[in-house]
Amino acid sequence: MIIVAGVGFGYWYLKNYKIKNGGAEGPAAEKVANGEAAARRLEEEKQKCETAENKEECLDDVYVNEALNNLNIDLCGQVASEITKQNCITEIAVRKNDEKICEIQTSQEAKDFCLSLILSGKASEAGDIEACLKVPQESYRDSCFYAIVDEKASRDYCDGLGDLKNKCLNAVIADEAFIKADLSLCEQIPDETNRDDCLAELGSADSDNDGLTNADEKKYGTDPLNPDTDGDGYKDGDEVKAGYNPKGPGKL
Ligand SMILES: [Ca+2]
Ligand SMILES: [Ca+2]
Ligand SMILES: [Ca+2]
Repeated sequence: MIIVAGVGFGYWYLKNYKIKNGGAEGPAAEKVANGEAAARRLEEEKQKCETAENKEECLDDVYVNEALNNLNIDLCGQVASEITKQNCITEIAVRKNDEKICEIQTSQEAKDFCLSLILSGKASEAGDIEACLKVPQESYRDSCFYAIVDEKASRDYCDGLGDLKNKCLNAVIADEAFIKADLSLCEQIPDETNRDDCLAELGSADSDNDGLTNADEKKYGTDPLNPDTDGDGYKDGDEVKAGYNPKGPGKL
């Protein structure tokens, strides 16, 4: 009996010692202690809402704050307002950069938005254009795609993209055209709509701010990136308006 009791006591002592020791130093126990402090704080904050004008809103704020402070998704689940709850979940998913968290969204729209934020961020960071295409929402999918194309901007890069080659070229050639203020480059854009957009936007812009649009510079043969093509001190646009030749001496 005595021996058995001794063994029993030894086991009990060891177990409690370990727990106590862990409570003071171990990471798991530290988590428990933090959890207890968080739970206490949560109760205190909730108490304050008892006298609030809009108790439900006040409680929602408390849950969201605590959820974000502790990156605790369960607390988002306590939020009464559906929109606030969705935002709470998305915010935690983004902060943890974890698309799996988005799966708990109950509406498809909220889930897609959540996934779009995280997947587009990861894809752009990795420079992975195929991953961009898996982003559910179109605006995020496109900005992901174009961010990578912008960064890699070259026709050679587009050539290696298979089905995406033309989508890529549309953006890369338009960029080139705007940088050089060169309307003939717009003509090389594969997609007709993009081509027309480039011609219209670039044509009506005045890249060197000399009073002549790029389309007019093309017409007069002046330099669209030099405000004074013939270097006589008068701007291309001023010369044309006054009837002078912007490319040399004399009248037009
Ligand atoms: Ca101009
Ligand atoms: Ca000019
Ligand atoms: Ca001039």
